[in-house]
Amino acid sequence: MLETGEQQSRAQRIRVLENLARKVLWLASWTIHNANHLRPNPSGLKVGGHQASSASLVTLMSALYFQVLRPEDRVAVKPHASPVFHAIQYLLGNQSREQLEAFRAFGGAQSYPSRTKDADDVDFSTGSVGLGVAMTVFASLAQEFLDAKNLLPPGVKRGRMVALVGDAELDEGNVYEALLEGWKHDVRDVWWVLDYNRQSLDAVVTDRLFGRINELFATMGWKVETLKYGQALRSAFEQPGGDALRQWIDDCPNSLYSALTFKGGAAWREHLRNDIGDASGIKAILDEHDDDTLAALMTDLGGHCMSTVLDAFESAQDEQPTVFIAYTIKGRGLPFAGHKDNHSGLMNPEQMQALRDAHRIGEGEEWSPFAGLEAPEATLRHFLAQVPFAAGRNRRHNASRVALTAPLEAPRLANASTQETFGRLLASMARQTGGLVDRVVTTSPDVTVSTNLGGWVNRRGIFDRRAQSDIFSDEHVASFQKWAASPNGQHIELGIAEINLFILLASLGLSHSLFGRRLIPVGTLYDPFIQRGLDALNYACYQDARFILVATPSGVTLAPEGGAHQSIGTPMIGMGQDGLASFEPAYGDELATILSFAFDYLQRDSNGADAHDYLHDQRGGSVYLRLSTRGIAQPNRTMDDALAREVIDGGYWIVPPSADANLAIAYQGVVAPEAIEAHRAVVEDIPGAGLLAVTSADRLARGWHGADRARRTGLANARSHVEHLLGALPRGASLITVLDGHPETLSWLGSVRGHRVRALGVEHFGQSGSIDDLYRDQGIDTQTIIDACAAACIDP
Ligand SMILES: Cc1ncc(C[n+]2csc(CCOP(=O)(O)OP(=O)(O)O)c2C)c(N)n1
Ligand SMILES: [Mg+2]
Repeated sequence: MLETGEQQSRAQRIRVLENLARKVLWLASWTIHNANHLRPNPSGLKVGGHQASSASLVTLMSALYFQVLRPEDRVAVKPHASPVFHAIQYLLGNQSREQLEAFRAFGGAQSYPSRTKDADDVDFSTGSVGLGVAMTVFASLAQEFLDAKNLLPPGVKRGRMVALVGDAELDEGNVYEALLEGWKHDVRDVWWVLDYNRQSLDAVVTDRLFGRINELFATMGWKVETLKYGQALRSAFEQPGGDALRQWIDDCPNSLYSALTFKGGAAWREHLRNDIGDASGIKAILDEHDDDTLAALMTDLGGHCMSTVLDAFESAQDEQPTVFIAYTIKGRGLPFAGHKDNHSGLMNPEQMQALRDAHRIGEGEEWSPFAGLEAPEATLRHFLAQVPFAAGRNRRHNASRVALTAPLEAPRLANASTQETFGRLLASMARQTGGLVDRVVTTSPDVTVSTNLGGWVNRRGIFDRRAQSDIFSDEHVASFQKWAASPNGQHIELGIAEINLFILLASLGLSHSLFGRRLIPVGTLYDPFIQRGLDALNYACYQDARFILVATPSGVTLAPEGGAHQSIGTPMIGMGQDGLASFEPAYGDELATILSFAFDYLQRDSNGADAHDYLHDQRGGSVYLRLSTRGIAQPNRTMDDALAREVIDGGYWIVPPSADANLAIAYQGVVAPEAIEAHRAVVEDIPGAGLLAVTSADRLARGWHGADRARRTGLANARSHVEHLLGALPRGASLITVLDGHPETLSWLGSVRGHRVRALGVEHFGQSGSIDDLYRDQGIDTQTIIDACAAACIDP
């Protein structure tokens, strides 16, 4: 049969892609080999890397990057396929040999794709399995949000959000949380390419899984494309005996299939002969193949067949979310293909030599992009130069900053909680027009009303691609909440899944870089449930997404709600989390000051090397506000610039200690009234005692460590804010610290200048009760503070 010109050029394209895929397999394997066997390794610690997991995705990723993807598409790569990603970028001229040679070394290509650490344009970091997968759903939602408001800048096209998913990632619950939320929001243009090698880290997955996967996705409104067999097997199925062969493979347990893949042609032959040797046509098929070609035929799965893969991708052109279930073999093309223990297996030097021979790579040609390939170098170069994905050199965008059109003013209330003030600040912002306010996106996992976002939402509306009226309002049912939804809405309502909240914040918080438009994401949740989504919060910060997290209620101060809702360790999470500046203000004016700072801070990205910027404030970051529902008396004062600076830097003296003081009380957050009352009581007997308000233990500590680093690098006079503050307290004085949270949040203050500390705080799960009951029970009440002061004076 004569081939048409189109068929010829397609066949030619497939040949080129197969050549490139072969090179990707070599480079990924060699990169890992080099890191483990050839680089000096003084510590002797295994370097690692995943040759088998990488091999599994070589064809699929080569097809995507060299042919299917467009510059506007965004990809989350299966973490342990990082070497494949780097190899592809290397062939596209977007990754250096030095970086590959330094794979997993300091400053080199990263073990798992990292958008902040890698040089070759990673879209979404991955590493913690399941999170990158979900990221594509929420990035799609972020794109919808911008597109619905015509906020995608000129020249920035809508893209497809693509995840390359390890099949064991489907064991992570967060994947299903994302699927359900994605379905609710009717997301579009998401592709998940499932690397269905039926192996995880420890084991071969259960045979019964397959049927479930199809149904799961179909239920969520996804299109399911299964790539089970490659072209060679499909042709064999057409021959006499083909039906029996197909039935045999379909019935073959995953474990046996894997074991035979590892053992090779002779083993396949033996099993096929024993099981279906009598079926007509089988003998001929077996006779036509020697052991090597039989092994190649039997492992010709869809995910390794370039033409099958291209067909699947190229025929899925609509916007419906699509999962490609691509059957693959873990370690395909490598000596441990199919072996159940191959996850962290590394080829030994002899195996690598055999691979080198098979790939026809001479000594010194290991990093050559074209050595050993059948296709002429000129053809390959020409092809690579035309790759659509690589046409977009500036895939990483910038966005101009936005600012409030009027300053934030704290409401003047005699008594207020920080949560109430937060709600009022946002509600008053909602009345502004233009500037930053129009870019705020609020979101909450079903606690919008109870975290006091109601006023904001009433004015700014819920986001939905399709306008929906508020039925209760239409039906004249009285309610404070107006929940009409439209493309203009600025609040994204989520179901109760804190992991989704953080991944949505990660997506919205990268909008400037992914989509070229600045958004100001503000997420609210209950403070204790930060822990529910903690890995995703870390994930958002690791990607340097920018957002504000507002957590109420917090601590035992939510009193009647009981122990299940009390947070103890969250202040220390705030301190320990890189990329997140945490604050726990006590008063409304402090909160207004911090929020104004946060709006600016989260847009900063300067690498400016101001040696005195101990807090790395020029670099910016995200912000966590730990707020409370307890109303407390508000100070009557003016927030001048000097006080505002101290509030932002982490603390200020409400009552400075005298030059001969032997005591100070330091508090953080909502226990301010107890600290103030205790101070008032002790100052009669301990004149000159100081009272220190800590607005951010996190920033005080960070500044302290930063100044210490600066001193080590020669800035002898570097002094952090906390050193200035505590410099006012005589060295022999004692410090009583108190907060509604773990006492170690503040106990370190004693190390700054050697003050003896008695640290009060919450160490045990509480129970229901009044604030008085619980503060007394936990030892953060006024009397306990007074007692601690007295004890400190008797036994300093
Ligand atoms: C949250 C999390 N838990 C555990 C790991 C360790 N881990 C890395 S890969 C892996 C198994 C992955 O299997 P699969 O997704 O099927 O990928 P394959 O290696 O088969 O390609 C595990 C458990 C991890 N990276 N993240
Ligand atoms: Mg797997």
